Amino acid sequence: MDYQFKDIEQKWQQFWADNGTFKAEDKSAKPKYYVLDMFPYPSGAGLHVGHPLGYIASDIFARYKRLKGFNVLHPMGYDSFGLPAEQYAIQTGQHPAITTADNIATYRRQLDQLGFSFDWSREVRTSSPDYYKWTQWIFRQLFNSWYNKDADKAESIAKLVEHFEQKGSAGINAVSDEEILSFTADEWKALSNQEQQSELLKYRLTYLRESTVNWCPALGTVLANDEVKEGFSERGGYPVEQKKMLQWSMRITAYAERLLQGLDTIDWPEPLKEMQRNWIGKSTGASVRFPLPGSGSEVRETANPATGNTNPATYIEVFTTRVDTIFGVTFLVIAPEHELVASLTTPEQKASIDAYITQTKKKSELDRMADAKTVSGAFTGSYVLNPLNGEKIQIWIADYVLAGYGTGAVMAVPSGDQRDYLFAKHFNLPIVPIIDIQNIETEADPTKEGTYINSDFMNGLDYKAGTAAVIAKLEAIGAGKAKVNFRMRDAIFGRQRYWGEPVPVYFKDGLPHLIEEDHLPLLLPEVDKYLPTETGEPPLGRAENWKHPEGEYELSTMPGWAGSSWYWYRYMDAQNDKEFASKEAIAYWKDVDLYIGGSEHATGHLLYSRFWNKFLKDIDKVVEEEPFKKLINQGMIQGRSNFVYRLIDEIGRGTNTFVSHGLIREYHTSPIHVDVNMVENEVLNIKRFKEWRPEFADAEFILENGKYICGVEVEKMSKRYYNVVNPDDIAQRYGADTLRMYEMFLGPLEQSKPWNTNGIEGVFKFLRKFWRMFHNDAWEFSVSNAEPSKAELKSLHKIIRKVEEDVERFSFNTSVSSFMIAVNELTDLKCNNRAILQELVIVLSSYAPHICEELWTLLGNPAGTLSYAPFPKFNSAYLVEDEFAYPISINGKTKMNLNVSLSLEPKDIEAFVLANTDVQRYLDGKTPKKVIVVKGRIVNMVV
Ligand code: ANZ
Repeated sequence: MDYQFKDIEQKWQQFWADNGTFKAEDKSAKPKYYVLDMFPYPSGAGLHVGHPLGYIASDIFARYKRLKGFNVLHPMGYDSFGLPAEQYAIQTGQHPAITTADNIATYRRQLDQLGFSFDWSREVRTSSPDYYKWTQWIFRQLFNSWYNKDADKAESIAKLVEHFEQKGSAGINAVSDEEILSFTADEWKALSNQEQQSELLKYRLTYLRESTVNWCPALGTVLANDEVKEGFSERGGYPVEQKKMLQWSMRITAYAERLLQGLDTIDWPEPLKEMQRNWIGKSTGASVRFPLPGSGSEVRETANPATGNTNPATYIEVFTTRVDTIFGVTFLVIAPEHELVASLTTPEQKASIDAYITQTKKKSELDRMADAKTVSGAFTGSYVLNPLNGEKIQIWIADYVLAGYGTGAVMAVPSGDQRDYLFAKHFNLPIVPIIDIQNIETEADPTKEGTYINSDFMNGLDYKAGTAAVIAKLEAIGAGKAKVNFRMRDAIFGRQRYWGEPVPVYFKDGLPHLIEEDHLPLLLPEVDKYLPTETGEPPLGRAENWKHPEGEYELSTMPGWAGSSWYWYRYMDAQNDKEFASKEAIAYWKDVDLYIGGSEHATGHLLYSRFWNKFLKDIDKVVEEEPFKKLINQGMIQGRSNFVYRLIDEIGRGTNTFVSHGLIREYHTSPIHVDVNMVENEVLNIKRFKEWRPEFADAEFILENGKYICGVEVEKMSKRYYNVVNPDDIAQRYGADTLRMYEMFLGPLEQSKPWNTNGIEGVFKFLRKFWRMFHNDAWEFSVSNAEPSKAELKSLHKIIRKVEEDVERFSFNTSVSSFMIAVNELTDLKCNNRAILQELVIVLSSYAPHICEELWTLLGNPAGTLSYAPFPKFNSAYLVEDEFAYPISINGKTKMNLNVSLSLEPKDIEAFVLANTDVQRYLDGKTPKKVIVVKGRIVNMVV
């Protein structure tokens, strides 16, 4: 029978499903291997050919690892909470759970049709209650934990309370809010429960905080920084403004250093690690306190009712990475939001300060950082003193200083920093040079050259010595100390939306309390509309009879990243209703060996997942510090758009005539996207074009060689450009095996590349040729049991080695062309040898599993699957060359190469060469005077 891919693929997909072929074993003597794909958000549009690229690669790898004797875990699921389903619900009233279930059904059908070897018994959906119960459970653990800096790990709040009860706050080195109380054990015990709880909230790893957020009124929610692009929401493009709100936050900053260090231990693409490093943004520098005059230059605590210190502020603290430049400080700049702005502003300056603050409110943090050129600011009217030389310097506000970074205040050094320099020039502030060769315009780098001047005890020292000296001095007088700062902020953990996990919290007397563990999951309640309430509360505020016996439920839901920050553990033990995964399952599967997904998750998902993983490790629930050992970002598949060219008439109106691409230079035309599905090899299917839209029904065409040729451009694959290629269509037409191999054939996995259906025929023909090798001319299955020839064995072992090498280094495209070469070679050799073909079937099976399963059965193997057959062992002996192409020279000049068996001795080689007709032609009838044969090297004749 000819290659009937439809029947074959259906048959095997059914077989795999019926037999649970890819069910991973939880107990196994085999080594484990965990291959994970970033699970999809099931959107309404379904999959296009770009989506499966990573899934195909990971599937090839998973299948290959099974053949290599591993117990492979290769699961799939859905990240099914999220905004699009909710937006759709708002527009149509359709419950997001229904839309989501429909979309999942489509995804599942599409995935099944591509022959993936997923263990579907472990499917997870983040929106299903038996899943989000555990997301809520993790939230509970975070709420019940704090970060002990001395132990460098999270510990239980109970342990902290115990310490407070015994020793008070002394000896606690925690990552906490800024303003914490200091108290003795007795003072702690004297606090009311209410007071104790509000103090503990300052330590918890998830806590409530008033923060400036990206508020998107149109979406009715807060967005993360990476969901905002140039002041607009990434999804939908709605305007975003800055707003203060009480929000759940995650103390990810506690893990900043570990998140940074961990990067050195994992095999991830370097650019991705670099993005995480930048996001974490570690700066090593110093904090310095500049005393306010009149408060005395000795340093006291700022006003703090908790410690009984009611003094007004006595200093401004700055964070600097260049403390060595302190003698060049000529003014201080604080953020317009700095808490001291109001008290520092003198009556004369009030109007200009107020005006400046109003202006700042209009800018987002990103704008403020990006805008380095325009200088703006306002003088407060107040001064501070330089702690080292007592000089009086002005305090300004300017929006280039960000409230949320460092201390929200900078010491400005116009002779050291470009921004400060421009500021000083603009406002006519002093500039004091501090490096002998330093000149801001020539950009001399004092960290590399020069010594200090105008700098008191630092004069004559270089950068290293100067920095050390100044830090020592500041520490000695209590005016500063070395400090490490991170750019990373705590992560906001709430959204004012419906379709997400309810936060398992209720409020009583203004304080949050956890829902008890045995009451989880806290189910998402039904609401009449998916919109905020009239009073501006989140949609959950609409739920009727939804009330905790003791108080009011939290109305915000968790952000999109909650469910995806731990899902790989759920796959290890997806049905467990006692734990998020059993200890045994986690001890066995440990971590993900290979993770494949898009680079757009570089700083969101991949940072949050690492954070939760480290936390779960701290509380002894998981065993590995890093969850994803190796990670690969697959490239994007771009669309190939096709265009027709509408003829424009003399007065600039579009006509209904279309000019073929080769002729457009001769006419005035304007391009229009056409659906790529009605174009084949750039030739437009005119009939389908006319049917496409009523206005084209009587379109006319100016053709070239009788055809309408379309223009082509590479763009993002998107409905809008009519360049979306649906894998369903391809699978219908050519089959999944062809599609899988073709997607790999397009180019290196990590690279972005345009989709081009034109080349797919070649891959289809290859598979048909492969099929043909097992059949005679009448298309009857027929293989021989003869001993394989040397040449056949050589072809086979070349491909065994190549595939092994390629797959191990994730170079999937190069194997495809090698398969083609191997099949061509073997076809030329008329190979239909069982011994060869059987092995070849296994080698190809991870790429084209259906056809290989079918042939495996036809070859007479016991009923079942080849998925666990042993991958053929490469034998280098078959690759040893038994012939050598001798260069044949006449009088020292090489004339040709001649293949001669390496087993021949010089005398026989000479005879063989002289008998060759081509050699005789070169000799032109002459008999050589002398023939020199160097075995395995050369044959030279002297005539
Ligand atoms: C004095 C100085 C002199 C500085 C000099 C730089 C060069 P990174 O590496 O980003 O940590 N800075 C501190 N807090 C700031 C804030 N909230 N908003 C804007 N800028 C802030 O850089 C730290 C440096 O950025 C600090 O060192 C401070 O300026 C500024 F020749 O202090 B520097």
